[in-house]
Amino acid sequence: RAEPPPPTPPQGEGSLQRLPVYTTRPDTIFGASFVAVAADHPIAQSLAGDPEVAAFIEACKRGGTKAAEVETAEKLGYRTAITARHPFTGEPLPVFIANFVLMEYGTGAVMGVPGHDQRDFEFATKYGLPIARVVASDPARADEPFMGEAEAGDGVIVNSDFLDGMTVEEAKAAVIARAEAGGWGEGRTVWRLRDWGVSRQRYWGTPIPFIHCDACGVVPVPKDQLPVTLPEDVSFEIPGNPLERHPTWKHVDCPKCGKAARRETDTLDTFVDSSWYFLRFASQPADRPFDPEEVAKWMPVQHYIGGIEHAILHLLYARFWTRALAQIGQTEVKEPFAALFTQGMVTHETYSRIDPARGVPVFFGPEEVDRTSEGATLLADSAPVDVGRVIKMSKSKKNVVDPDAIIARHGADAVRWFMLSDSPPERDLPWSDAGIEGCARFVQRLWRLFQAYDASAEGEDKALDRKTHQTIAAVAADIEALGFNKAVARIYELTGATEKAAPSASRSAAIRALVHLAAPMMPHLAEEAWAAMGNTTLIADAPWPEVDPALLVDDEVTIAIQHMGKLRDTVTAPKGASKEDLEALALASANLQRSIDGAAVRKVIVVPDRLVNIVT
Ligand code: ANZ
Ligand code: ZN
Repeated sequence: RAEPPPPTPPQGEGSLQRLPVYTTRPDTIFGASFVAVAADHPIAQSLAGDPEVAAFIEACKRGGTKAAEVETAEKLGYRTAITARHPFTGEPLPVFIANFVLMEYGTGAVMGVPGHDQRDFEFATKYGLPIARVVASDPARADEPFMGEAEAGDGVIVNSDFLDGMTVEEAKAAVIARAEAGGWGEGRTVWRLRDWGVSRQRYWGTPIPFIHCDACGVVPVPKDQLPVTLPEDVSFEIPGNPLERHPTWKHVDCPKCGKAARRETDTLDTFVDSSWYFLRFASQPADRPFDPEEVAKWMPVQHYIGGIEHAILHLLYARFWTRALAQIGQTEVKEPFAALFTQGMVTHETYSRIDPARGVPVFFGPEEVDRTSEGATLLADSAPVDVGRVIKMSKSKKNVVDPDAIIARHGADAVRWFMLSDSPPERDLPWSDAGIEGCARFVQRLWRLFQAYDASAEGEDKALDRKTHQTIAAVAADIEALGFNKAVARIYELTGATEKAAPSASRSAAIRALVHLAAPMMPHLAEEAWAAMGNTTLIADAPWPEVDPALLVDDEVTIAIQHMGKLRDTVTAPKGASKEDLEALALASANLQRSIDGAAVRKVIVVPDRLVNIVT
């Protein structure tokens, strides 16, 4: 973005002046073939002495200057006698006055890049201006023709001198750097905030506490009459806003002059409420929306979890609202959410048939079809149905599985375990009956293992102890990082190791640990096992098992044995073994001795805990 245009018009032929343009695509600068300014740009105004120019400016204004009007209007331009010098090539570019350039946006002047901007493409086609390609899908396609429209997509920069071969983002940075170094432009973040219309014509919403008086105008409802409550005797039979039609609710006296006046019948957009509910969750005084001190203590929300649809509208509004509250001194909190986590969707393939009468697809639910590896048939008539892509479950596509039926069959623990185990929570979860069945079997397997718990078992199994403590620590870290599928995988591993181990105090400890580890994800099973172990309180209230840091480190390491730098064998050795011990271990290796083949050992290089290299 460059500075707004200078107020002084050009001083006639031959004079030099800067003409700053605003662009979001500086990477395409070598594709610029013209410059266009708004009808009310100083340059256009300076030429308005010419009746032809004046007439064109008038025509532009008649067409409307609002963004929406300009968007749809036919692109019109007037070619002035002025040319602009390209900052890199020095080439003269014709300067047009154009109806699609808005004075209020950017600098009121644009560089026209027909190859990569659709408006510019239409304009260049109409006025016979060059259309150059400066972005291509790959460098070999640098000279590919355009297919009747601009290409706004990503790619690699071509036909652009020092930018050739760069990505779009690299080229943007490179052009900005040159412009800044040369003092003729700068990179800047431009916000494009628009007004937010907060009123809605509907009953369900927070009333807007204003009264319209013919004499006094818009009058706020006095504080002692707040909150304004909605009438409950409303009818939804007729379309439209029931508040507007309610016989009495809107008729009130003006709080200022006492004459008959009307309540505002619009209510607030629900996004208004979701913009500050988290402050109210943190603090609920009876007389105010929230208490700033309490809010300061609880906020910000450490981890906000929601679907991706939250990320644009709701979060933007909520952040805006919080900042506005901070600015008027209502809270110290400026950012409401410290982190956002957007979870994936549960997905399933779709089953449909085209309705021959209406020509539109009719969808069937998974329980209505018989799905085999070849395809799917409808249970009702045994005729085939089309199997569609795996997409987000939705009522309209009927690709939904009924959780109640599955829970009734396999139990809530198995269902929850499946949902957590399959993929990281930020990814979509393709629903699978086979997956659920596998999880139901695992619930049974754990239950059997829990039955083997023996509080009086004796004896130590160091390797199992280590595995148990490492798993406790790792599962805790995984849960903190929302890596539930990783935690699940570790629980599977510890289960396997515990099943294989012989009875011992260590094995009993591993089983007890597994009950703890399973508890957050399979609470029913865990509580049952916990009670069977003789506990009288809930495992949900029990502290997370402590880990012994000494058991977290492996006390055995794998040592690589090399001959002349080539790997010949690996052995395990106690961690921290001395150089002498490692050397002796290495020389005892049959594989190494075969490689040495009787040659004299000239040097032994030992890297503790890592490798031994024998030089002959
Ligand atoms: C060159 C270019 C090449 C552009 C290209 C786009 C694509 P947004 O993203 O909406 O902010 N522009 C700049 N000022 C304008 C104005 N006052 N009236 C009309 N259009 C204007 O749009 C920014 C782009 O809109 C800018 O980037 C500019 O065209 C145009 F392949 O510059 B561009
Ligand atoms: Zn009044």
